[in-house]
Amino acid sequence: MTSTEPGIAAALAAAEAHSAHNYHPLPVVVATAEGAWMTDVTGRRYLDMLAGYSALNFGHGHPRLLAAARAQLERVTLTSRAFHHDRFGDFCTRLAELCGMELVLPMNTGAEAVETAVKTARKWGYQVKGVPDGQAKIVVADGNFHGRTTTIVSFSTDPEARDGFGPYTPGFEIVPYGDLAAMEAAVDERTVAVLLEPIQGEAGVRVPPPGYLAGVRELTRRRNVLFVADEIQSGLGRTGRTFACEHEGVVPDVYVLGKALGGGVVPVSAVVSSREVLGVFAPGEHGSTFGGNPLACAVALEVIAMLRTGEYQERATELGEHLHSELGLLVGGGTVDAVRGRGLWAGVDVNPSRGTGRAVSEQLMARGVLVKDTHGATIRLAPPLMISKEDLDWGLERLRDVLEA
Ligand code: IF1
Repeated sequence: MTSTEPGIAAALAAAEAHSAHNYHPLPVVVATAEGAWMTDVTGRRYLDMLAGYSALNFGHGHPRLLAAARAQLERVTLTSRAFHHDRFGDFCTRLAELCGMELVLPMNTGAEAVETAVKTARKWGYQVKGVPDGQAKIVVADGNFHGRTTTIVSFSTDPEARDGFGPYTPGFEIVPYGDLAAMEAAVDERTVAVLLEPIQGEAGVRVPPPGYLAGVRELTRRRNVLFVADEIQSGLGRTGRTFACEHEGVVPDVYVLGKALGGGVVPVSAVVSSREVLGVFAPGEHGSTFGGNPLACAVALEVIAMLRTGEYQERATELGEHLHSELGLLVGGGTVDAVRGRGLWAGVDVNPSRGTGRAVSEQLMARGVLVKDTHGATIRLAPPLMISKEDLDWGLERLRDVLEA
């Protein structure tokens, strides 16, 4: 789909002229945004039902987050970890508290935090578990998405993400997601960790079978293996709980956090765990220029304070029930084949007769709703958790229009 409006055409051409084509964005050019709404360069408004893949859980330009950022901009933005700064201790303390853990290692992007978790697990394996040096194994699931680094794509099962980027990092074994017996069989003496998304995002908002996460918890505890939960997309309120693992009463050994931790304002990620696990690092063994910087800490502190009230988790639960009951009505009528998800998060498998996920996304865009397709036939819905019920219904109405057209 190409836009016919001259203002947009010029902006699109400018955006494409000198950028690598590693994305195929919808042909919308956003200029401003507030709450759940974005406005393009021509003044047209769109309901944001993707929310930066959950990085914008609190919506665009939340006043509390902007105020925290502005105040910090006036004070100090970067020190590097060569020096302490006065937001760092608070950030680590509050985040550890929110997670019920002891130590925090801040990074910037999700992929960096996953890399940090991989390094942590390996080091723990050698230092604490006693795995012979260089032999650590990490068990992961098929359909995973943990980021784009060379090591992370090494254990991706998605050809688009992986192919052409070898040689690949060894030390990972892939098992079917949701299959506890397969995981039991894969875990051996040199296994240091199991790395999982509690709900798989990129795979199409794949919720594991009931009991799976609890089973993984029991297995990893019994076999002295770390349970590393990548809650980068599922965490921080999206599913109706602070962490998606909570739905099964599970506390992993390691949380990997990102996206919403920076409130959609700055990139903030972190690995959060116990003293036994994150205590394996000594000075010089890991780090980042920007990780834990004052601006990041100030914004994340506000995010944590907002999560502590529980109001966003509650909204995600209530509006999520509404979202899923409305989407459920579409299933089986020949337009939608299946809906998965939890809280304000849904993967909608569009019946091929209605067109591809991309085609549906483009038609939704024409009606003022922005979503993202995945794997051909699926569209992903993840509106900001502050969305009003009226706006959510407005978006769902447009979705029905498109599917039933
Ligand atoms: C892209 C998907 C979402 C993630 C989990 C780590 C990361 C991600 C569970 C890495 C990132 C992204 C990145 C974005 C598309 C996107 C995505 F479609 F691929 F699956 F959100 F749905 N763990 N997810 O979901 O975090 O390094 O990007 O900060 O195009 O790569 P990052």
